[in-house]
Amino acid sequence: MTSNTGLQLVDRDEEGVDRAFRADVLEGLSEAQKAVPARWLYDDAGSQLFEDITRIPEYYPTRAETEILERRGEEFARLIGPGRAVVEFGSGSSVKTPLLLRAIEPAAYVPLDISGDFLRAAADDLAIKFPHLPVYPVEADFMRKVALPEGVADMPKLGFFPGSTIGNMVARTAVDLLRTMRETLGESARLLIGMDLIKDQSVLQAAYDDAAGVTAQFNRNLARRINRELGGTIPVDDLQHEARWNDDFARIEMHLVAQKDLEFEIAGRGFTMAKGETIHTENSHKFDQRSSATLLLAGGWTPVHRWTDDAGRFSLILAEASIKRSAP
Ligand code: AVI
Repeated sequence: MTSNTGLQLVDRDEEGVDRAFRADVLEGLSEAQKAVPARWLYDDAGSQLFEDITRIPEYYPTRAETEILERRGEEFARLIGPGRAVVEFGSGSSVKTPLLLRAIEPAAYVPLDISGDFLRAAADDLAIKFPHLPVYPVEADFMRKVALPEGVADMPKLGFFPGSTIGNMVARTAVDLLRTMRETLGESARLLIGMDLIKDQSVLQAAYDDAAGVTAQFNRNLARRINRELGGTIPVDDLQHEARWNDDFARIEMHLVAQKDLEFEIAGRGFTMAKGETIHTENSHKFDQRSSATLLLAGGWTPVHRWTDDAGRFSLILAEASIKRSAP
């Protein structure tokens, strides 16, 4: 797969193994607190399981954010205005993206995604729903500055980053991404970003450990993926899904907990886990008004408006690239 800059997006060895995946797993499982970066949760099976998560009753973020997009269209139109190129970081949701596009009458739509297949499917879907809207899909890693298509060069941009995916990054990575988005979008850009809110722990716990066990499958799929792609022998059934609230960092953490002492191999290397030891697989940070503003400001964005759903569970924040200095 190649990016819009002609660079290889997935670097595979002679046997077709994704080198970055292998390096992250071998390194992460050698740490005192075993951990694997959350991006590896999303192979085809993981992406499908995440789609399933968005429909389970306990997982409120997707419904809460959709509610805001459905109800606040007139306000988006007034505050954002028509004629912008909407640049979506990720290939776009078949539900959320049309709600935004219908509300603000953009001049173009530019979905950015590292997965060409998702990107093309989303772009085709959009082209049917909005036959007069120019759509420019760009296959790219949006964690780095992306060269946008010529066709949108002179248009003011609106970045769209829904879903609270920013919450899956630690603060340093989130700030790097926000700054990179600013470089990609240019000086007069605006950003509409979803950020999930801190709330009652029991609600959070249930959202990340649902009764039907879909999130547990999503989490365990990472171990299955390691076995499949890296020649691993992890006894997946001996790892239990756990969602824990970390109050110091205001985040839900997903872990895989060893149910007994374990020994296994990955890519020819031996690993052990003592009973109760965990592999940390994901962070999902939650925000309040101040912490979300601080993160955005650190990333070069000034919040100008925020919306929440009626139950106050989720926020959608409009920010602008210009920094307003309150002191010289
Ligand atoms: C993609 N991301 C915003 C989801 C979240 O809520 O942090 C991923 C997820 N992990 C478990 N459930 C959902």
